[in-house]
Amino acid sequence: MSLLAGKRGIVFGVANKRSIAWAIAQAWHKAGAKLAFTYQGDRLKENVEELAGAFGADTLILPCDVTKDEEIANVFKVVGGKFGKLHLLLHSVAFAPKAALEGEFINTSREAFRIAHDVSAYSLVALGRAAAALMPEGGSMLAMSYYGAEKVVPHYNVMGVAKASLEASTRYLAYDLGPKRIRVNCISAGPVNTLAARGIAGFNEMLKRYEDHAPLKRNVLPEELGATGLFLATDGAAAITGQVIYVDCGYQIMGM
Ligand code: 0WE
Repeated sequence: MSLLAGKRGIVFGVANKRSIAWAIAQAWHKAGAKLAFTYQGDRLKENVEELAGAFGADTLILPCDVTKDEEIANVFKVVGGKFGKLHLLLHSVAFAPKAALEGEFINTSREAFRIAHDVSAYSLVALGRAAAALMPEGGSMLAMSYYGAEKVVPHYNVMGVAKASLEASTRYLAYDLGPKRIRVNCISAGPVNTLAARGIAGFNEMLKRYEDHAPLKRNVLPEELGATGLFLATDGAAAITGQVIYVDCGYQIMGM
């Protein structure tokens, strides 16, 4: 079942094999999509080359710091040259300075606020604009969010505010790009043990909380995020845009 046969996509946010971006990229690849990848910083280059290289020696793998307009321009210039056109974009990128995720939100510095929003929210606008220029046949853009965008999750702090901005940006992009048959959606994932979660105080307690309180009494699996990411990329979701889809074992519906 080649649901994405003939589709070309670009994936931002693979750091290692546990990355949510990698789970979704695998689902897209298995469905027949041809994918390009970007990585942030030399530190992650080898990881991404080893993972994405398994999709073929000719897999496009490019560096991209999403806070640099020139790097974004270069990525889409190269992708445009190699792929011609594009149908899929995955945004699985977030960062806030560690200090901002430790203390109280009220102490967030102007700089930490700026960085969190630049990396985690504005980047979707910049990448979406560049990708849309290569999507004459329409397409599907997907970004990753988290429950802290809508309710207070202690210590998620400025990332929650940035994810709220990402979700609102998704709606405005969906409005702008709808006439071009480009859909834009978010998956709001339950907690997953990735590099981004490493070192976050209380993360294991959070996983336990979902096991106890989510209707499905367990945590979400990366391959389930892949499956929903695939659905949103296919014509099965042709009338879904501007939405935040919760893939969290039902946790978000609970009032207590
Ligand atoms: O979006 C995230 C985490 C994103 C993230 C992670 C880090 C760790 C290292 C952004 N910036 C940084 N900066 C660093 O220096 N999640 C949904 C995972 C997450 O992070 C939390 C959570 C959850 C869940 C932080 C506090 C509380 C809960």
